[in-house]
Amino acid sequence: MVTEFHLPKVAEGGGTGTVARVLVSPGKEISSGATVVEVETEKTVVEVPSSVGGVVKDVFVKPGDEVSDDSVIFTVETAEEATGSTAPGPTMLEPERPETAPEEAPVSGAAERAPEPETPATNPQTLSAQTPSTAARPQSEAAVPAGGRLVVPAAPSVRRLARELGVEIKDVPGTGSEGRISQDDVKAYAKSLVSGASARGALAALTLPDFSRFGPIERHPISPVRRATAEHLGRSWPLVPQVTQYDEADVTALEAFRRRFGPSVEAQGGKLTVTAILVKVLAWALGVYPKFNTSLDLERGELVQKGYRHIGVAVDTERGLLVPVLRDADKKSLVQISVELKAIAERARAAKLSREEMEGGSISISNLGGIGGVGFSPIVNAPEVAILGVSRTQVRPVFEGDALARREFLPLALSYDHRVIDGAEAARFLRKVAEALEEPLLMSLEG
Ligand code: CAO
Repeated sequence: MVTEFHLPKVAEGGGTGTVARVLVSPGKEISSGATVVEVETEKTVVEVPSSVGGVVKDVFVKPGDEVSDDSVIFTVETAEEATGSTAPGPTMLEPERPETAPEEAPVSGAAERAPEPETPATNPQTLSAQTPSTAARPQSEAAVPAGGRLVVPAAPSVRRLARELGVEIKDVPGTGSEGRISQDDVKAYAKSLVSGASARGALAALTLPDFSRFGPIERHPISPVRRATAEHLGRSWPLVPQVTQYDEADVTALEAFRRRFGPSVEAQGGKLTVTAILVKVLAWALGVYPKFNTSLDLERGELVQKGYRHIGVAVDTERGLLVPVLRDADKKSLVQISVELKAIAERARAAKLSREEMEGGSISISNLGGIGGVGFSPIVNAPEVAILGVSRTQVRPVFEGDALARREFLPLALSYDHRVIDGAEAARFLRKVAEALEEPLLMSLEG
């Protein structure tokens, strides 16, 4: 015979709820006591067990539907006469599963979320709320669409953990079946936010106005390089408390040296530029102050000291900013560095760099001096702990005794991760760099 299954009271005093999940479908065989539907009330999510067994015939609800006590949920073809009422009527379920329910318990929860905009890969107009990649999107988003709303399956204990960790449950990618979110998922997501692995955390915070209200606008897709830069710097800026230390080096003698030996370096295939010299100087300074060649592993409570000295160099390309890495700069001659820097900058501009060539830097340099400017504060290229910004060399008159002399000064700006490096250390490091630029023999003297 065919019988109807009616929703029992899901909350004290009765009332309405929203269907979070439907666990039955036509043709499915169910037994009495099996959970058939989950209903979200104001307070919690209630798993509703069937009071009857048999083969499901028709299902009348879907996720997102409003239901109330006694709503018909589905009909079932029973093999024998049903032994009790299929409409529990006033029977009160045990709705309030304690939040301390064991993790293995098949409890499910639901929360509504606004529909996510498309990812920028398909719609670049949604920068304000993008997710890092389709693969990283919470599975729950796709799991249970409900009339414009989406429900997120997670047990109350999981939700509680998310609340304790300050994580939005709706943002957590669920790895269980149908996007169910586990405690491990919440922990992994919280960790990814802290370590900066989620661009969402950094980028989703920006809410853009409708710019067309202010005048005509156009929208253009951002390049993958721009996107990677936005995500990387968007994580680095809020996660790394950084300070910039300013200094300058008298590079009068160095400029004379460059003019003198530039042609010979050029004949060997390189370009003896300020940047090439800075690569050499920084590699040396890392040996004097090894702390600037570390990365902070907060999770393990350790400072990772690197035994290599690889220098990242910011290269301005048509596609955006790239930071290729010159490896083992301390072991290379200035000529080798000049040749390599020229080649790597060309490869960057020709979009021929591999991912490996942009990994593993100890510290980075950003030289904007070729363009101009008197100073700027570069952003630390995390997980490195410092970056040197260089602006345009300035020619100034300086008193030497009573006479004025023409001197050239290179403006330097060192941004550093203040969690690792103290201000005094940064000042000493930058002074050392300036001294090496002023007196290059110092590098040989101090080794
Ligand atoms: N002061 C004055 N002139 C400078 C200078 C400085 N600090 N640094 C470079 N120059 C000059 C060079 O001498 C060269 O002049 P000539 O053409 O007369 O020889 C010119 O500027 C261009 O230099 P370059 O690009 O050939 O060589 P470089 O090694 O100095 O720089 C590179 C290489 C890759 C760093 C540079 O091309 C570049 O891309 N800079 C931009 C980096 C950037 O975008 N940083 C921002 C990152 S954060 O947004």
